[in-house]
Amino acid sequence: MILIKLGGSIITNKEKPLSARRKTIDNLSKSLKKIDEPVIIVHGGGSYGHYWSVKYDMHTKERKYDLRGVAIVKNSMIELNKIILDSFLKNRLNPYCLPPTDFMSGNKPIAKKVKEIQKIAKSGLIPVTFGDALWYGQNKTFILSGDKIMTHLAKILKPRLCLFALNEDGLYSDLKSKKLIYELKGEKPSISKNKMDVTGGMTRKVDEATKIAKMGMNVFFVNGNKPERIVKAIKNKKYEGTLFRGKRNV
Ligand code: IP8
Repeated sequence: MILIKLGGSIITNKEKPLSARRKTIDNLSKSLKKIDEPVIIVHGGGSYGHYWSVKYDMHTKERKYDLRGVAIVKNSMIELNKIILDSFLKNRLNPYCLPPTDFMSGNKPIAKKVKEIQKIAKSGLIPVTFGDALWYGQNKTFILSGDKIMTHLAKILKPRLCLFALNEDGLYSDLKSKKLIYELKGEKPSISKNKMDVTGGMTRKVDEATKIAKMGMNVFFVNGNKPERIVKAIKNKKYEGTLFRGKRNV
């Protein structure tokens, strides 16, 4: 089984509020059609969820945020999710929409529910979940990042591979020359911070990828604008991107 995160910067135009990159999403759907292994999809918030989270000053910390913000962030994620689901359907995939409230209780995953997601994926349906604003308890809410969901799912389901589709070729050792890091064997690269992203952007991704690799699984960062790279990585052909080699494979 494969876990795939479609980053917010690949499925939306982060420069423009509430704009989905529909052509890119369609291309990603077409590539997913070529994968003959159970997959689970997680997607990010991009210029939908993050746009509103910034406006309402909402973060990953559990707090009493503006309720209007909670409602609007959730609504925007449903809107983006619907665009993804429609693209999957149009491209003859069978998505199964799973908001994170279906398998999260507060900030903890419900193991029994997560295991059910695997069964759904093995049936041929494609579970699709996403980062969201979530109820924590005691009138507090928080933003759950799709990257964090990847770690929760990986920990319980132990997929063969976790893949993050980005708007970049992978991680660069030098931002100016865009020199790609092909492989990391446990070491954690340093990343510059991005203020636009309430869940931590690339820093969060690297943190979660490192955690997943430490649990033993391989994690790939690939360019989602070149979806054939996703298919190649999954089919164990030549990979182009950054591989966080899982501890069990080092
Ligand atoms: O883009 C966060 O998900 P991410 C979603 O995966 C929201 O960090 C609601 C901002």
